[in-house]
Amino acid sequence: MRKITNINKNWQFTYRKDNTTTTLDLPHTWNGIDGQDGGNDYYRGTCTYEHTFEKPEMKEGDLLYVEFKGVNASAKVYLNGNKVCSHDGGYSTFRGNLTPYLQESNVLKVEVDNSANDTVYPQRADFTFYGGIYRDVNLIVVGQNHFELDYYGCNPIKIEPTVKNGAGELKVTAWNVGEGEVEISVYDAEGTLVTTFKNGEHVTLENVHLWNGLEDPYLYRVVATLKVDGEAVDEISARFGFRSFHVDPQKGFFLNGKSYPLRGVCRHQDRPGIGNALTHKEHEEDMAIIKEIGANTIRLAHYQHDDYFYDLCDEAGMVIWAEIPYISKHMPTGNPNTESQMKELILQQFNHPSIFVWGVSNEITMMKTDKKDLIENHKKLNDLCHQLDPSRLTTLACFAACGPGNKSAHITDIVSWNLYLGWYVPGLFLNDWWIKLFHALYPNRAIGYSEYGAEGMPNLHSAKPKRFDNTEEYQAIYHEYMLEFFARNPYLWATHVWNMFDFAADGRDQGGDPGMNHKGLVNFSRTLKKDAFYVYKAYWSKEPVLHLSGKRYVNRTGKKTNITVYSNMGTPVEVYNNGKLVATLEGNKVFKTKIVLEKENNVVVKAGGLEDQATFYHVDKPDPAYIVTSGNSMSWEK
Ligand code: ADA
Repeated sequence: MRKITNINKNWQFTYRKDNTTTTLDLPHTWNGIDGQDGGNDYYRGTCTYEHTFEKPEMKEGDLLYVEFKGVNASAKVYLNGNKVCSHDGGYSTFRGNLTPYLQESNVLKVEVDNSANDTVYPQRADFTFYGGIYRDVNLIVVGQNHFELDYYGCNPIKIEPTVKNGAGELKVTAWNVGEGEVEISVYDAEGTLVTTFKNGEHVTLENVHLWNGLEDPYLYRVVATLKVDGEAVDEISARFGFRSFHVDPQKGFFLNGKSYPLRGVCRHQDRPGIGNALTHKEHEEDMAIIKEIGANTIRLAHYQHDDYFYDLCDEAGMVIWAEIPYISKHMPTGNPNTESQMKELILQQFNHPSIFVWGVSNEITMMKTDKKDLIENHKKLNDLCHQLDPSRLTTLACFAACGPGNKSAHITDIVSWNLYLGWYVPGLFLNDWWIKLFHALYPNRAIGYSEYGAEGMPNLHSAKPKRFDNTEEYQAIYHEYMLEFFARNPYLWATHVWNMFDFAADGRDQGGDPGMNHKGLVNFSRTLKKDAFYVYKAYWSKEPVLHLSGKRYVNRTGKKTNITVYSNMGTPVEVYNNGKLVATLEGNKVFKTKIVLEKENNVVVKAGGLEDQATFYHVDKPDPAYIVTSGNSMSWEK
């Protein structure tokens, strides 16, 4: 049986910028601070990590592998001075065979490089490319007969479930090296054995329990056992789900035969100070917040996320768009890297029932390039996805300025647009025009919104919010419009807010808080939910919601002030000021009124038995702290 040992602890890290060496534990990035403070000047170079370990207990013929779950962006691995392997691409798992160079006492050295180049994606994008070994590292001991460890970093088991009229068809293929017979066992969610069969065989299971989105994300587990002369010598396992889906260009997304409009958010993977070096705790916290808002889909932008997060998506019943970081600028010299990152993404994440679509690129037409080569590469990637995985659809996120007829938008199975109409482009109403035009021109092409959003800084406020003021109020108004717009256009196959969380983009200086993109509905540290969060929660969540907006907009001017309430508690919504009923509101989800400002205003709102409250003060002049005084630029060439 294989033995997996985590070796995150006790690494010697040499920071090449100043040649200092420190002892630390993984996960780690060297850009946790300078990648989040603006200026687009974070250290991009090669740094080294060294780890010393004693030879583990091994029998004659056993092999020792090292497994890296994420090293950004390129890695060269050495054992005792001998080159073991190299890897390009910062978001996927890779392994190296240490056996030939193994001694009693060993030094594992990894050179990690996140410097600029024109072969490894991403190179141009609105987020920080944190350098480091930022996910787990494991040592794996296997016998000479074992399940494959050298194939694109994947768990070498391919589970192909289909479902028709309540019955499940299942094919499982596991790859092994050396001798032996593979036995497949299927267990239900309670751990009860459902069936066993031989590797590569098809079986039919009557009355399978479906994986049915948020409502019932039921998971089965497959265990593959490698037996030599009847003795089990290696074992691997993976979870899977039975589900069917299709996309109708006129009616949207269907899960297990029923209409299931996909409405959700995009997610980046970083946090203050630690960058992308997350632990399970941060992943779980993110998932809890996404569940709270009531989203049923996540676009895991702009790269392969941690295996653990896909597991959480399976368990939560999220419908996932998974993609590679082929973004912003097509580099003809980077084509092989797009191919290898796509292969790794699909082979490594194949069994997750939560994944429904593979995204081939994002805003790839943004910068000047060889257009013919770009189109050719998209066709190749699209074919590659279909060849590796005929069970899922392909898509891409088109750049706003890429017109409806652009060739790149007509290669994948379904399409999506990043449209910031009402933010980068004035005129929220343009959303309606744009989508009508596309739908009229291409009625048989399923279209979605892969990104849309507005900056929202919880320290900036205005009584007359407008585009580009970065206020919490404009962000909320923008999203109120978008939710109504989506309700008017139910055929959109998926919509994804940009972004669920604020994230670091060192090339930004927006609203006097450099290094950050504030389009999140929740702040970077996940400690504050902006008002826009609650408009979504009121629309999407089944939990009771009554939210009085503008709590941070404490000092207000004028005779009257705006009151906005988000609620799914039905009507009426009552508004009290200093104990007096001042308004009774009717409507749907978003309730607005103006109330007369007194010197101090203790405002309470009530609906369906819930209450929320805030205190506002009347002041003579707008509070200068609420207005952007510096910085409204991006220096990463957008
Ligand atoms: C693009 C890009 C995102 C994001 C966004 C923005 O659409 O795909 O990475 O940063 O712009 O906020 O401007």
